[in-house]
Amino acid sequence: MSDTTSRALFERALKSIPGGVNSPVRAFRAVGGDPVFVERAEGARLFGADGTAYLDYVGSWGPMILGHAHPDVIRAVQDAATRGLSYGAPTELEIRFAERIKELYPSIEMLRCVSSGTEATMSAIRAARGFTRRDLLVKFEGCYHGHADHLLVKAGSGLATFGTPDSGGVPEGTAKTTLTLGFNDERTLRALFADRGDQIAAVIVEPVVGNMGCVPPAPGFLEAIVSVCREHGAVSIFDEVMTGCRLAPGGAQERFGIRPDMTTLGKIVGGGMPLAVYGGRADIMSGVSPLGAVYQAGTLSGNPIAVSAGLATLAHLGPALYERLESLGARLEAGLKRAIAASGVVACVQRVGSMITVFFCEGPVASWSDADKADRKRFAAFFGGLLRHGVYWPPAQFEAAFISGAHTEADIDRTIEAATQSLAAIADE
Ligand code: KE4
Repeated sequence: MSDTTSRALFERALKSIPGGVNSPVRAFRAVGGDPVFVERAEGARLFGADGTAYLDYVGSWGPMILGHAHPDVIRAVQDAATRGLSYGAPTELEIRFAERIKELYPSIEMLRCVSSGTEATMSAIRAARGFTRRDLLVKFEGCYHGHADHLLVKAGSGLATFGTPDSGGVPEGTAKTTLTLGFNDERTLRALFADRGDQIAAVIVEPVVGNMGCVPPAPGFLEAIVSVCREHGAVSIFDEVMTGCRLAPGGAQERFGIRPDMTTLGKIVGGGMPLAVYGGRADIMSGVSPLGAVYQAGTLSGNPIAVSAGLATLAHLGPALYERLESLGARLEAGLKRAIAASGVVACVQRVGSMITVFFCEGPVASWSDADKADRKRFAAFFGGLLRHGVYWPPAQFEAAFISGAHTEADIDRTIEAATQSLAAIADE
C-alpha cells in the first residue's frame, strides 16, 4: 500500500522512534501496511515521500481547516520568525490572541495558552479540582482528552465504577479518581450525581465526539451535563480541542448555544502550530498561579510564532467558510450514503459540519457500545481502497475525517467515486 520511499523511511524510523512514529495513530496499525511519509502539503493535498499526491481528510487531525500552507498563515509565521522564535516573556500578541478567543467563546472569561490539547485538558482539570477542592473526575467512554494519566482510564466493569488504567504506567490510584460513563447516557449521569455529586470536581466531555468517530450529542445531553454540574457545585468542561473553531467559529458551544464552565481548545486555534488553550469562568481561572494555588507553567506557552499562526487562522473563520464546509460536508455525506446503499455493505455515515465518519456497522452510533460493533477489518479495507485511489482518510475507524476550505466539489466527487469502488470491492469479498 505504501510507496518504496515511505517503506525505506519507515524501516529507518523504526530504528530510532517507537513504532516509527511520534504519535501512535500515524503508524497505520489499525489499517495495515506502512504509513505514508509526507514530504510537503498544500491546500487539500499531502505529497508523499515519493511525490504521490493524496487528497487529505486528516488535516493533521483537525488543525488544517483552511487547508495546508495557507499563504496568510505561512506569511504570519515567516514574519514572526524574523523577530525571534521564543522569548519566555509576555507579548502584546498573546493579549490580542486571548481577546480574540474571548470574543469567539463568551463562556471563556479568562484563559491560559499551553502547547498541546493534553496540556489544556490536564490544566483545566487541575484548575477545576483546585477550585472545588474535590478529586473525582467524570469522563465518557469513547471520548479522548489527551494522554494525561488520569484520562487514560477505561470504564470499570459496570459504568460509573472506579476507573482502571487504560495504559501501562498509570497507577491504579490515579485511575481510581476517574469515573467513566456512557456518552449520551443522561440517566446514569444524573444517578451518579445524586449519589456522589458532592465529591465530583468536574465532568469533561467532547461536545461532539470525534475520538470514537463522529458521534453527536443526544438532545439535552450537553445541557444536562452543564446543569447537573451547576446543581452540585462541580465544573463542566467542554473539551473543544477538536470541535473548537471546527463546528462554528465559537465551536460546539456556539453551534448548540450552551455555556460550559470551562473550555479547552487546540488544533485549529494554533493553525497547525503547537498552541492550545484552557479557560472559563473568572472565579475558577483566578485560582491559577500566580494568582492562586493551582500551579501550571510552560516554557513555550503562548509562543509568538504559534500565536501568530493562530491569529492568522482565526482571521479566516468567517461565515463563508462554514457555509462552504457545510455544503461540502453534505455533498460528501450524501455521496457516501449512495455508495453504501449501492454496495449493500453494512455501514453508516455520521456527520456534524465538516467532521464525518463512515462506521462499518448499523447506525445510529450514539455511544462507544454502538461504535465498538464496527467491523474493523472492513474499515481497513475501505481505507486501503481509498488510499489506492489517492484519498488519504484517517487510518483508524474511531477517528473523524475533516474537510477543509481548500477542498473543492471536484475533490468531494472524486472521493465519492473512490469510496464507491472501495465499497464495491468489499461487497465482493
Ligand atoms: P494533543 O495533546 O494531541 O494536542 O490533544 C489531545 C486531544 C484532546 N482532546 C481532544 C478532543 C482530542 O481530539 C485530542 C487529540 N486528538 C487526536 C486525534 N483524535 C490527536 C492525534 C494523535 O493523537 O496523534
